Amino acid sequence: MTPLDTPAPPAATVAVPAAATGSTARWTVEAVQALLDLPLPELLYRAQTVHREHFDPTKVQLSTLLSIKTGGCPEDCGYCPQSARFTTGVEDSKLMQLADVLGAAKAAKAAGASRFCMGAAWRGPKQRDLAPVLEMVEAVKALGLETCATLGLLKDGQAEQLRDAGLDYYNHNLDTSPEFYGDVISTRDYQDRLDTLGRVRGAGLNVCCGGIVGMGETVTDRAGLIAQLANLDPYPESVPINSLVQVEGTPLHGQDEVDVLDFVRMIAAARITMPKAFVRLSAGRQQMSDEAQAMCFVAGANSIFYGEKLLTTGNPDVERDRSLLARLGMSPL
Ligand code: SAM
Ligand code: DTB
Ligand code: SF4
Repeated sequence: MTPLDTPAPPAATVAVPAAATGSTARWTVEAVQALLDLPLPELLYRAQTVHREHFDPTKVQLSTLLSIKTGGCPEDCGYCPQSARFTTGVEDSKLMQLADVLGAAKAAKAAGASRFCMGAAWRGPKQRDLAPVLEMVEAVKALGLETCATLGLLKDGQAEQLRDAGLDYYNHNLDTSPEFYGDVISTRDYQDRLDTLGRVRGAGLNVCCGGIVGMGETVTDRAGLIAQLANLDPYPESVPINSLVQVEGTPLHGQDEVDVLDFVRMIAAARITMPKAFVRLSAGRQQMSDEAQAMCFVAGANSIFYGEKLLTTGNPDVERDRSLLARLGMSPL
């Protein structure tokens, strides 16, 4: 038998739902899991094919994060160093001053970021908290940066206020599958998150929504997360795929490390199921080799967090990222 006669592997028959290009497309957990189970070359080929239909595969969008309110959070998300329930060494601090936020945003722009994302360790913003954040959004937007905020659960009307201040994206993650979620977080449920995402979408904001790999979830849970994201109607414009950053003192510290090739598979599955989304290779890059990150780009990632810090933990420094992109012949969007 010549190589050309070799039959395609059985998994190559995994079908894309017939309606995947329309708003009624639904991905079953089984169909996503079948993608995750594909031989890696097959999965990467499919992901690249989809990626090239919608994006220049040499371009990467750069978002810089800033924690505008750090620590002391009342929630119990098992991965998070900012929960007041865990002893992690993260100090509880007040909301930052506008001038300091603006200084960080200017530095991010000068370093080449196109989006600035402000994060707060809140269950959600109280109305008196939101007012100063609206000023920050307005000022950052005026610098010519895209704006993003991640402030927790939103109440009715808050997404509209953020939109009117000039917010472009709201980040709120589903984190994992509905089935595994309760093992990680008890203080808010999956539906609370979906409700906030509905408010964000209803206000006409772009949705940034993804999850975390490496919390002890099964492959079916990973498929469940991707199916949930892909079945949001419409699916998010931005999909951060985080690899758990293990922080001492959090309940999830000490988990088995994720096989980086399984992480690459998640990126590819996100790309295939959400073809037009920016898929962000998010937390966990500092622990990844250049080669692993390169595979994530080959699998369809086209966005990263850029700058020395995520919220409380480290991220590759700007020099390392510049040289990585140069080595790969890639460049910022
Ligand atoms: N407090 C707000 C909330 O939970 O919606 C906003 C900030 S919260 C830190 C944003 C997201 O960061 C979480 O939903 C989670 O997906 C991610 N995250 C937090 N800690 C992480 C960690 N140790 N490793 C990877 N991702 C993490
Ligand atoms: C997202 O999906 N990842 C970012 C952002 N959205 C807010 C946060 C990652 C946090 C990693 C742990 C930390 O630095 O505290
Ligand atoms: Fe609080 Fe957000 Fe951390 Fe959960 S992820 S503990 S809500 S800061």
